[in-house]
Amino acid sequence: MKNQIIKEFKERFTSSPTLYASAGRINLIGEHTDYNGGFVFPGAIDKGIMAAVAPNAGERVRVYAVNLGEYAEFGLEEKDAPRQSWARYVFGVAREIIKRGGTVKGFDAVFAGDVPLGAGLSSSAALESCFAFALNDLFNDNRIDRIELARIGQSTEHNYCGVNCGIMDQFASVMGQRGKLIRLDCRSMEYEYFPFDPADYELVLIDSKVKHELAGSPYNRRRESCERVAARLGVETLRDATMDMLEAAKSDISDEDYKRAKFVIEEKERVLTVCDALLAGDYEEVGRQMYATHRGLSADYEVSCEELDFLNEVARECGVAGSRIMGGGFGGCTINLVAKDRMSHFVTEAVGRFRERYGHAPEVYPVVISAGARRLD
Ligand code: GAF
Repeated sequence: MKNQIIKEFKERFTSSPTLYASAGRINLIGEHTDYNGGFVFPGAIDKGIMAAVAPNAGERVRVYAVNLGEYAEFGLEEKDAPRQSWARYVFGVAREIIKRGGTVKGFDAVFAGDVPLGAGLSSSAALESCFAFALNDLFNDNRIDRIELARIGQSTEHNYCGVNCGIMDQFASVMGQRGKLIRLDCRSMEYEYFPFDPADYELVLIDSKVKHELAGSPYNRRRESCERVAARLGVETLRDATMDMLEAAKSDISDEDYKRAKFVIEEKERVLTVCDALLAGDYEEVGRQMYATHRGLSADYEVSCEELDFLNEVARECGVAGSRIMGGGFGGCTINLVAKDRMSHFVTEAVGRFRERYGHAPEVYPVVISAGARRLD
């Protein structure tokens, strides 16, 4: 990827660029808890975005997206927002830096990536954090700290891409470290790295290929449900709600909002249970919590689909320790915690049975927990 990006850059521009990289993410547990002030447990992965970037001494941005074969050119004022959705991520990051008092001048860039699109692995966060990191390095002497870089990516989603997401994806993409998952408290933004290298288990993703798309999706409506219930319970976010509080208010809440809030309240406890289980080396317990998350995401939060429920069932039948939908839902992958000696049987069964039922094979991605945003020297 590196050589191709440099070659494409040289064909289009005359300056010498600096190379930056960032990562997609997985999440072990803690789904839809981030925008509710709860806990999440993500890590960066070895699939990401790489970009060659150089200031061009002007006021315009010229970007080429290798995988799409598309070029975009735009200015840096609010009125200059480009049409292409991928270019809006780059524009949004630049605008959010400027809004915070930072500097961004014209630049040229070529980027490529290997995060599968629409698989729920946060290709958009990878793109945002790659450019946030690059523009901080090239124009701001790295004065913006990493957590603010994650917030810049999140605000880009809110203000330029129509997704009212939480902070998890951008945080993992910016803060990820090799071999470590991160437990993040999305209310206080306190975080802790957890080495993840179990001797007897591995994580694998099975991609249903059902395209997950959050922009304009019911994702924002899930968030609105949670905010309605929090307001009704008199708490800032559902992080401060309990099942007792929810039960007491049940008659004033729609059935749908009740189910959404119930999932979130239960999910925040599951993250803490998983942390204890990880510390005790109890991976079977980690796995049980993952299945419970899947049930909640499917029945109460209603962000699953038939294909993902099918993959979850195959995992259970194959004796996989834990399996669940990962990320925002509405398609994408399941994440599976599998005893090493069951891995090949599970993957063969999942691929074969899925193909038989849906007429195409799912993709299989082993998970390698890797570094987040960085400059490549
Ligand atoms: C998407 C969002 F971008 C995250 O903020 C998070 O809410 C996730 O869905 C669900 O946990 O990836």
